[in-house]
Amino acid sequence: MRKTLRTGLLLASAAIPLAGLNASAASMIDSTTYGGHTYELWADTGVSWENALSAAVGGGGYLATLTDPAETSAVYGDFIGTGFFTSNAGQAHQAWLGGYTTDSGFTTIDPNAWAWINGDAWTAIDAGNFAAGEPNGDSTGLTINRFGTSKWNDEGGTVGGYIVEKDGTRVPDSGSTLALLASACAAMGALGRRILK
Ligand SMILES: [Ca+2]
Ligand SMILES: [Ca+2]
Repeated sequence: MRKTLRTGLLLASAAIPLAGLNASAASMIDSTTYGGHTYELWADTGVSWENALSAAVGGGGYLATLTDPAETSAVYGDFIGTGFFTSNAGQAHQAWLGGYTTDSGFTTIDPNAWAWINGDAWTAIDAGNFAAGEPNGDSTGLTINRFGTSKWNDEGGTVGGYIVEKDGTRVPDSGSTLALLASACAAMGALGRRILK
């Protein structure tokens, strides 16, 4: 575990400044609020899950954790008017969320072998929101808008954007920020091991 975190920290320390430098490639399409949180839809052609995570954390948020149906429908419903979420099933119209597979082989078709980046529980409701035929084992991270709906897809390549969630307007205390960074780094460490395989 210590090695995983250290690998992740090295990756994160390199990736976050790079995400800042590459910020011009991404553009915010829209933002909305729900339950005191702010959500931003970013377009970024051909973005990987790990680069989207770096950009989200570097911008003071995290990849969105849509942990209940009301949150999912509110955020997706507000963003669908932007035209980003067309019924086209292609990856260009999907957005990364803060879910990642816990399968070390990154090939699982088990909808329960997933976790949220902020440590929120992955529930039966989350596992039940995959689109028909998903997850099909091509996983790195979780996307939304499979088949033009608010259903999940597991995706291992790149997609057209990502959703950032921010916890209200207060300045985050250092404890919660460090916990989130540790969680993000652990996930990135796992991805680093995949890349090195
Ligand atoms: Ca959330
Ligand atoms: Ca898939």
